[in-house]
Amino acid sequence: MTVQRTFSIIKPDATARNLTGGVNAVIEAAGLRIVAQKRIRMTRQQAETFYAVHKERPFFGELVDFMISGPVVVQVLEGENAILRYREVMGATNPENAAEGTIRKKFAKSVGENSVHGSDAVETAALEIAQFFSGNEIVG
Ligand code: FUP
Repeated sequence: MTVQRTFSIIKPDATARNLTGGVNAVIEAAGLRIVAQKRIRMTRQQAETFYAVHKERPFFGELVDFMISGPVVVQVLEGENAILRYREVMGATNPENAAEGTIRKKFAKSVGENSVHGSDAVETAALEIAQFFSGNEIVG
């Protein structure tokens, strides 16, 4: 059994529609535990750093503008194989391709406004968690 932690963001399209609880219900029903959570407004600098891997992509500017357009809820999720498990629970990046029951199928508006982020690997999870949380803010 591998207990992992992953980093999650409930994005501005979801907070704007009052869906924090709706997203959290899906997360918890999937067996993931929310061990840290805070509602913040990301700065442009934070969003650019967070998505630096995409900085050459044509959608980068729009992505950063979207992420700072309203409040987000940043979270740490813990559970067995949490990184892959949360990717399954989120569903495909484009909600048109997302499976029934996934967060993006239920809530996402488009490939850009797709309600949630989840880390894609062990290394990125650690980096992303460290960008937004200090150790004593995570209570497992
Ligand atoms: P994911 O890991 O599913 O969040 O997807 P990616 O890392 O590929 O993309 C990160 C974010 O970039 C997406 F959540 C939304 C944005 N994006 C677009 O706006 N257009 C695209 O074609 C692909 C991604």
